[in-house]
Amino acid sequence: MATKKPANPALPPETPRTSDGGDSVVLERRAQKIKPPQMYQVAMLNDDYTPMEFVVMVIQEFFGKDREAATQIMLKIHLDGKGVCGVYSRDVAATKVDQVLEAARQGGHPLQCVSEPIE
Ligand code: TYC
Repeated sequence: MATKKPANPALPPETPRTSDGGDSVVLERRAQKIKPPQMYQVAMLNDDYTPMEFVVMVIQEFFGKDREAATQIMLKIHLDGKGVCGVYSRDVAATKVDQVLEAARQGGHPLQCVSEPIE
């Protein structure tokens, strides 16, 4: 029985191929199409009521900063109106926002937190 060898069975049908005349196949170089994922900065906003100590505690707890770094970020927010606490993928950033807003709600503070795409 004559068996017909399938042409390049390991390659999906849409794979571009260029035969060089022999059995070998040369794959054409393609431009890289995948982009790195969009990243999001999680920023907190200043207000006149949330205690500084509470903001420092939240930044330490949810953004993994030590007390010194958390205090610097809190002071930046206090002075500039806004400050970045961390940069994450979309889902992680959304979770951080939820955690901060829930802690603020539980503490009875109006602290606001937002996630924003960067670059
Ligand atoms: N402005 C607040 C105060 O003086 C402190 C504060 C800092 C509040 C950062 C919110 O995101 C904030 N008590």
